Amino acid sequence: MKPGIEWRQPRAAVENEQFADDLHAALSRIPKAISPKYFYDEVGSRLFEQICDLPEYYPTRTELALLQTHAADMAAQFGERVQLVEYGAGALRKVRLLLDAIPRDNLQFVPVDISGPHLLSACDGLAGDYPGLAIHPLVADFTRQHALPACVEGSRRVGFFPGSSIGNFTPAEADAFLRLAAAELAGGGLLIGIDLVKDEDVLHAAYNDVEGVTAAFNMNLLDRARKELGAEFPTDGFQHLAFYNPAYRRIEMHLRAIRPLELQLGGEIYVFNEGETLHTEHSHKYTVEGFQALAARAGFKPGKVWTDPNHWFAVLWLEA
Ligand code: AVJ
Repeated sequence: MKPGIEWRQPRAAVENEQFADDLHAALSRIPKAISPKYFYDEVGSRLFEQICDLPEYYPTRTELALLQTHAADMAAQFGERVQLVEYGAGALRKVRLLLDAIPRDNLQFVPVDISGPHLLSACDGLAGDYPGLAIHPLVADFTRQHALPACVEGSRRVGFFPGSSIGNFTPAEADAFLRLAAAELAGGGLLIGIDLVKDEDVLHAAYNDVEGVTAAFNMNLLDRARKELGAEFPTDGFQHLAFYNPAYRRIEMHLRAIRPLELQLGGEIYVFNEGETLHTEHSHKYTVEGFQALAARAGFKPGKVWTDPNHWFAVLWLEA
């Protein structure tokens, strides 16, 4: 595949229009709230990779250690021949540990991600390191209906959804995604990483790192609005806010107006009172049993579970 200007240009225009529409809707809502998917332009994707390496951000290294230790056991659940579909593929760092545990001839890899350029460059890197591996990248919003390539005869389709990305969804959205996944993975299964309920201080630190990388990641959403949509607002008017909301068992991230201010977007003026926020993300934390129950309602049969000694993170096998 040669991704040239033919598709990149019109795509960018369509994406901007979607971003503009969604941001207008987000700012009209009470309380103001937008989807975290808009964090992930090229700058945002890079900032997220930096977050993953922060000392306070335990999920990535904890999950990587689980994959490192148990990859063979995980792969043993998949079956002999696999089409491995990674939802929200990002940097393709974690999946390598699984790929290493599956004979390459029996494997087809389908990374799905919304950020086209980022996905394709990650695939280039992967192809270099895994010669002979069949890679079929799919640029798509995996929460919507998408067409996966056909499964090779006799192989099972297995989903991989690491990083506790499912935490971004409300329980209702998680249910909708799991139903969609259960349908397209029928006969196979899903290997999913979830962040577990834990001490609030550990959670708080993970989203309020001392270097301010998470703050920059959050603020990047406003930078995008300015650069891509011509939004106008005082640059020093917003600050990063992240806290644990125990009632919903989730970290909430917001962009908080530190004084009364106005944000102009495409001829509309949106008013922020002092302290008013644009809610940018939630990151739900689960118990293993709670998540298995959610998955079971969506049509999966819970299987093996791998967790770290602190019980901070878990990787679950779910039969579809
Ligand atoms: C990619 C959704 C798993 O919720 O921990 C990290 C995103 N936001 N720091 C998370 C995120 C702030 C991350 N997920």
